[in-house]
Amino acid sequence: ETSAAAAAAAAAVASGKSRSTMPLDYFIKNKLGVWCKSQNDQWELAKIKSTAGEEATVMIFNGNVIAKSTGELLPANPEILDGVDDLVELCYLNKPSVLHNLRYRYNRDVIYSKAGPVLLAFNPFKDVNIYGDDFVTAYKDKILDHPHVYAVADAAYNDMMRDGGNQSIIISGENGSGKTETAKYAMQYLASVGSQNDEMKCKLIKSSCILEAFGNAKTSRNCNSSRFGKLVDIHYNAEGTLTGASIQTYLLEKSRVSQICRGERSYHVFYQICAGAPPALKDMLNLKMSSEYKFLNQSGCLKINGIDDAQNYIMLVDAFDTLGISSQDQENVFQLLAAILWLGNISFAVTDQEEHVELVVDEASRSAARLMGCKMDELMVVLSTNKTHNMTEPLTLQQAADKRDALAASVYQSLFNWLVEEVSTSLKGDKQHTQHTISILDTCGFESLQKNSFQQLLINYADERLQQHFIRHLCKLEQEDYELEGIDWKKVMFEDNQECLDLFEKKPMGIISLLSEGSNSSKTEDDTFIDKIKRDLSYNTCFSCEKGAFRVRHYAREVQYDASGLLKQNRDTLQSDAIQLLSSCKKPLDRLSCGVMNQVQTTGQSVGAKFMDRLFKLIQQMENSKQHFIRCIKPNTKKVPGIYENDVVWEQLKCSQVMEIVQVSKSRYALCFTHQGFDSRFGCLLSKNSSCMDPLTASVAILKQHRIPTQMYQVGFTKLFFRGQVDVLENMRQVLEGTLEPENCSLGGRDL
Ligand code: AOV
Ligand code: MG
Repeated sequence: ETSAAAAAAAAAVASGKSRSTMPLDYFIKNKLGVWCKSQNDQWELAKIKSTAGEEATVMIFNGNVIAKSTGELLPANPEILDGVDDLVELCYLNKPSVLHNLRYRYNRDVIYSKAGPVLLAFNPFKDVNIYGDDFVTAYKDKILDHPHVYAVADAAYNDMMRDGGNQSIIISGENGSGKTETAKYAMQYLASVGSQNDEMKCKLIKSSCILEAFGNAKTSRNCNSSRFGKLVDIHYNAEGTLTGASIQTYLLEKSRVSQICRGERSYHVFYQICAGAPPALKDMLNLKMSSEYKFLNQSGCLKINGIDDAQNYIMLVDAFDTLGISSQDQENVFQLLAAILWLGNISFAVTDQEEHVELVVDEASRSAARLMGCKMDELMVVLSTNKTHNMTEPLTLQQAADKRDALAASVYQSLFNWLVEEVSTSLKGDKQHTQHTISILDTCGFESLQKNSFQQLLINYADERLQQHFIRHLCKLEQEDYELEGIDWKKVMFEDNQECLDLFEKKPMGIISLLSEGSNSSKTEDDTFIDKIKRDLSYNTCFSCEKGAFRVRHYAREVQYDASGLLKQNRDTLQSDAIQLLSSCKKPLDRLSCGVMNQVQTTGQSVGAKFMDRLFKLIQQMENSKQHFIRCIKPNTKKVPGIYENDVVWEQLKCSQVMEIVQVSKSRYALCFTHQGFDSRFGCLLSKNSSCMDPLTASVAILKQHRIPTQMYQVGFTKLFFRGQVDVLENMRQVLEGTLEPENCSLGGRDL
């Protein structure tokens, strides 16, 4: 009985109809399951015993019999559909059914599922044995074809080889949901599948280790949180062989160098060198334990459970070696890292009534100056005074500390940029023969912390932009096409986040523009800025103001941002005397100081405005490629395996509009031809000569002659949309072509 019902339901799906109302009699007669809400507000599986008017008597799974209003029941899918690969296969698409299906899989360690064209990737928070060379081969040879990040990468690779166009894999999801891990597995697949060149493959895979050491850190949400966004372009030649790669990074959180919240850490690399550098190097750098450095010990967290920093230092050096970064350069990098740590330990002594300070000459300041390769007195002057128009003013304690921190952050940022450049150069490979590219995008996830500032504002803005891109592709464009073509289509409604994007992007009345304007004028202070945005942005319903802060209603959640310090971080200028100091430094900085100069000199544009431009370019690049989407999902907020929290999962499915995407896919016309295209491909199947017909008439004539069922297609003004059955025509066409060539005539049993 159950499978008969499943078959009936599956037929309903195939014909594009999903039942909106539940036929209660049918459910009772066939003993089908329903979902009903229990007292603790969870959906439970039940069976209807009887109904009387609006009231139903249902038996819950545990045997209890309760009365429920029929309106509160939702149809459950037949058991045979438990744990289907693709949510599109469910007969009944409702919240409890979707949550049940994903939970069913998750409990069996099946972490990947499809929601139509999107791959859903659940974070297992443990090792699941589904990766590695054997699995790569199995997906490549199509021995396995269940949903998997390898299958997505494989589809991208095959599409590239077949259609010749560039591809992109766009990975999104909340903080700690598994984007970076997923990106690494995609990269591993793409490096293996087209590789005849083990050296390049190895370099590519080890490049992640370097980027993570310098760009990832422990936060309250994720022990290996990416504090920058990255786009990796993997290059192939015409034969599909890996030729090289390039890397672009976005928005490193440089404030983390000097400031970390309780329980968090700075960038991994600092702890790695403190724990793992060999004694000779430690001596040379006067390197102490991590607990000795203020930049590191301020948060009360130096270690991560299960992470061996010393071991990771060895891995880092190995990755440096593999990528061909010379030992001299490595030493310079470590020297700068030590310099940054010592800068953080520099202290100041108050010298007068007005709290003006002088730098204390001690181990910290001496080590910092030595490691940076500058003179001690120069460092003293720069950190305790400000030079403007040949006037030298002494600094207060706060000003001096800020300047010291800005200098340290700036050195780190240049070091990071330099490294990314080096890694990219090493991966450049055979650029000449590069024909196609597959790009993998891995960003910082949406963040809502207790205190949110500039970094969160930009991360969440980028996430909002990508969300629009995601929805536009999966819900909007396709439906617009159906509407334009005038075909019969029941529109799936979805949430649009344009209003929130306007809040950020509008010129001149958007957050990014107003921030730039404020940063350019030396008169604007934090409180005048908040007054201004309160006035200028109140038109937008996603915006509201608080004292010293403002709130933005993002697609994911409402976030409150602290207004203090926004302008300063958006300006991101290093004072000219500090720049001068860096450029006068001897060794290890000579190449890096150019980086600092560039970085500062090009800031005619503010950080926010520059970021928006780069984000637009990024989206453009995506638009010009075939896109593959992966949505990572966090099954619980505790970061532990085996726990699936309905509410946590549902929140994420809801924001990413997975139900809407599945609905569009359920009734999607998977194939589409223009009438011309269809006619020129299948015109040969017409018994009459089609050359005197217009393309639309010819299309319809072909379909009618071959009796393609009408529910399988729709005829639009200029295009023809198909659900399936094109393969029937395609086979006939190939057979027909075959008959023209005698040696291919062996195909029997055809019915033309
Ligand atoms: P994110 O990139 O989405 O966070 P990560 O990829 O860093 O998230 O994943 C967080 C942690 O979850 C990892 O360090 C692993 O411990 C675990 N994890 C994720 N995916 C897998 C997997 N497929 N198999 C095993 N463990 C996994 V952020 O960068 O914070 O937005 O900023
Ligand atoms: Mg990450």
